[in-house]
Amino acid sequence: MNEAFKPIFAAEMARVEAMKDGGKYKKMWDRYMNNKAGAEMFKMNQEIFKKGGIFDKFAGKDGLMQMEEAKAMNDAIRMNMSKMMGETIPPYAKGHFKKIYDAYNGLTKGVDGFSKRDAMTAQAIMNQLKDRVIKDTEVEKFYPMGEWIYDEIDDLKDENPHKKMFMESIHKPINKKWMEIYFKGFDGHDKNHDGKLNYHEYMQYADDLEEWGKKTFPGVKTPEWSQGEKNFFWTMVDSVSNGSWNHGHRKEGRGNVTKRDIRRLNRILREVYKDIEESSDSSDDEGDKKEEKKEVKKDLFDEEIFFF
Ligand SMILES: [Ca+2]
Ligand SMILES: [Ca+2]
Ligand SMILES: [Ca+2]
Repeated sequence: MNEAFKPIFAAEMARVEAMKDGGKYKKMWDRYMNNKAGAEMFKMNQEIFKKGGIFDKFAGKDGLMQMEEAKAMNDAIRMNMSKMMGETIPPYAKGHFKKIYDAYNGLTKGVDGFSKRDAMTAQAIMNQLKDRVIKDTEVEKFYPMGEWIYDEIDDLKDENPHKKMFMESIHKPINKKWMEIYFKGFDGHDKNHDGKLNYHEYMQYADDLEEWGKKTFPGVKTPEWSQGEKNFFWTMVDSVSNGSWNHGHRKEGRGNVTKRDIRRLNRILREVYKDIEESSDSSDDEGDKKEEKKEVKKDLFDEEIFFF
């Protein structure tokens, strides 16, 4: 993943979020974010990238887009869309366009300007980032589960090593070594080697992890989940793949869990846990709770954590 694009994507999201609700551009962005704009994006890209299309016109003879050309193209597209949508699409904040240009231009080193291929690569990176962003609906959906787990662990004594590890993992970047070990166990339980855990594979892994924990840390109290609760967790983990980020692959995602799903769930729960801590710090008033949930402040490209 090209790091230079993360702040650009985040700024783009903020730019659109600041626009008026109900506007056409904002609605289009929502469709894009929820993977429902495939056809219109395809059409727009055709206009831009076809031979003799918008890109070629603005890039000039060298086929490369320099800063001034890129700015002219962006202005033209924005004017055109404003006219089509009947609303003013605001320009980028001062200095921001240069940042976008630099990221595009940096894709092929040592060349002044970006090519059509660079522009398509940039778009692919932005699409990846779009799918990586945790949606508000996901945070809301997994909030009760996160609260449940958090409370169980919070009830343990402060010096309990399991609790310590859990709490630490919320505030620190993911421990890559633990993640590796976890995914090694994942592979070991993927008995039919399809890269996913089905119900039986997943449940076996959950049981084995529990056993391993008891053996490795004898006498340490950990939350004990009943069979029904474990089934509930499975249902939730399995459903991560139903998110709109996975639109078009939903059927393949049913009845199994991939490493990508696990990473995503970890990132969702990290946002939930952080919000639980922040709301308990700021207010004890139960009446405010519902209100606060809606305003979970997400860290767009946050790291994973352990959720169990
Ligand atoms: Ca040029
Ligand atoms: Ca499997
Ligand atoms: Ca699934």
